[in-house]
Amino acid sequence: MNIGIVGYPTYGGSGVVATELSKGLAQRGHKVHFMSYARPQRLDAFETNISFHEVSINAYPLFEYPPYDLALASHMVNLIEYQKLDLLHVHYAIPHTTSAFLAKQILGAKAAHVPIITTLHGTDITIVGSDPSYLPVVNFSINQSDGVTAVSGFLRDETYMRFEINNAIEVIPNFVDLVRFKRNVKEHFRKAIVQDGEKIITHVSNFRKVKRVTDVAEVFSRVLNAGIKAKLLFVGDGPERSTVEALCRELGCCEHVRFLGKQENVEDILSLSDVFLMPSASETFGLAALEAMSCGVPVVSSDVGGLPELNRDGVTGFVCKLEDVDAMADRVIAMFSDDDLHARMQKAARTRAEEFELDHVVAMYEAYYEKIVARLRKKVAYQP
Ligand code: GMT
Repeated sequence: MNIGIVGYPTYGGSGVVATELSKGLAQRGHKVHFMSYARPQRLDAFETNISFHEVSINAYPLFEYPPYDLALASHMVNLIEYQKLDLLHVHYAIPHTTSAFLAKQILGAKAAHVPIITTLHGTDITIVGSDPSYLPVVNFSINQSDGVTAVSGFLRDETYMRFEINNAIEVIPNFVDLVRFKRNVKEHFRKAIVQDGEKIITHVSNFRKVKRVTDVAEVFSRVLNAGIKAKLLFVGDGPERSTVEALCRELGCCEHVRFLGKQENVEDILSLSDVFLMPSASETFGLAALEAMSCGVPVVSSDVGGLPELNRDGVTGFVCKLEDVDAMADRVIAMFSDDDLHARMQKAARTRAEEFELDHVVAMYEAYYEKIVARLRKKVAYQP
């Protein structure tokens, strides 16, 4: 198939899923056209069967807010027409689904057989999409999609609850490359960070408020105060970075905290880690936690959204009440005080991650595409 994929290029979940899915589909022989305003970090320049199409915006002085959604729609029009796309798969509803709807309207009968498939990821529903300034447009655009998927059962139910949806939403979970994300401890890296016997606690995110990075520092400081020798690694960057740095100074734990910034080979860091912390206020799936689990790292998370679907309490780590940093610290201390428990959880985390194997989930998308393409072609009586 000729597949158009649209996603964000940023250091966040939906962009990673769109990119890794593109690579998986390309490996299965599909031709993928990836559209975004910049090349995603995980998309190499030379990928067989993938072309990257940069959507550039004309920054005319009149535009305080250049209309990216319109530039994207124009790009979609060109690709549907000249690359003969069989389908358009957009990741994150805002504004991608709306641009896709507009592109199809522009092309009329020429694109009637090309389905729009929207994958809902998270904040496009739970935070941004539910904001009154976007809600009617998001609701309309989702209903105009020919196929809709959500990355967890939680997100599907939440979408039905917050919007008036007249479409079936299929749950296709996020996935992980088990070969890339496997435990492979590079001793020289570990030695550069910790001394013998010290533990490593890791957090990876885009440091938005919703990630509650300050809770990570609070948990870590309690673990240190319990007499456990450990280092905390913060991977990623974003708006809360300076707030959490200030908090670490206040808590007096700065010398044990390393801010590593955005990292390409995050699997090297996860491989060294003994526990992964995800205290988020909202998390529809928790892809970063899945990647950690795949590297055999138990997760201590909050109990929001799709996290309890992924992280099994008492098995692959612990699930604690949102904001309960004391409970989170107690669970980390419990794990670090019991080698058998920690080893069991490390193994269980990897076993759980194996249920989200990349190829298996890419095949689910492929089957879904075939179903939606066939259904639309029949509906519009398309003759190739
Ligand atoms: O919040 C992020 O880290 C990015 C965000 C997004 O929408 O791009 O991630 C969401 O999608 C990811 C991939 O499907 C999920 O794993 C994250 O749980 C979800 N984030 C939130 O719900 C806050």
